[in-house]
Amino acid sequence: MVEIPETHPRYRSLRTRELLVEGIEKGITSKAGLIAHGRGEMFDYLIGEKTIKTAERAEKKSVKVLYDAEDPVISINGNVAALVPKGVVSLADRVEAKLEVNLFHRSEERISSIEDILKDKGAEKVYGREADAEIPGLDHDRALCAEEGIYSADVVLAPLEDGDRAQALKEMGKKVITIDLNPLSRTARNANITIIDNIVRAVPNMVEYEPLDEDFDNSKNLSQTLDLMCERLKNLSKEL
Ligand code: PTJ
Repeated sequence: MVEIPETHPRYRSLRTRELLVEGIEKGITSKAGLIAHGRGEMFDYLIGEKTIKTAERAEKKSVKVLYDAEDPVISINGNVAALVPKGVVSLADRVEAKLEVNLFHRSEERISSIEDILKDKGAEKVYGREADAEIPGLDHDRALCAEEGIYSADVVLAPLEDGDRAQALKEMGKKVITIDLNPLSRTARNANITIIDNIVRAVPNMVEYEPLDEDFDNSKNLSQTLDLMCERLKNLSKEL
């Protein structure tokens, strides 16, 4: 990994990129994961690269929903495993959730590498290697899942998704929580709770935050997020 000096003005962002490059070298992250991250970075600029209040609310509500769930599962892909492996293990411990590897670019080697890194960070059991069930209505590898994991979960935290799985999981009667910097993505619009925040901030927040015991309207929260992005752009434009 390239050493980034801590004094560099974009230290955090560049270090995050390096984690993904390292993820590719270790066989954890897919090459498409780099492109996905670039798209995320662009939206992160629009929120000022910090946790905005609508994200904080969604994170707190997600902690509550995960706590109250009977059988919650956190779905792990190659970007999540490279960026926050320790964080997702801590979150799973906190809310008593299962961890399941579920990949768009699925290969046995990548599943094993991700399972190893999660176990190295303290996970006892990781689902996903054995795909003995299928999410109905999906005709790509993300349909493959564990019967005792995502298939039978009541709440699924599925960060950095690629589109139609959130809808398919909802059609199975599950609550879906996502972390996605793009408020316009199909996943962001389909989830029950959408956290518009960088996963490198969102997951550590969720390990710490107290659960929010109030009503939560995801559409309203998303629309307020778009308003905050617009406001920020207008303010920046005035500064020029
Ligand atoms: O590891 P695999 O094979 O399962 O593949 C994972 C990726 C992420 C490559 C795959 O799911 C994919 O192609 O995803 P998309 O369609 O690019 O969607 C990913 C979403 O995550 C986009 O809306 C991005 O804006 C968002 N995103 C990217 N990086 C971050 C992020 N959201 C939060 N934090 C990030 N760091």
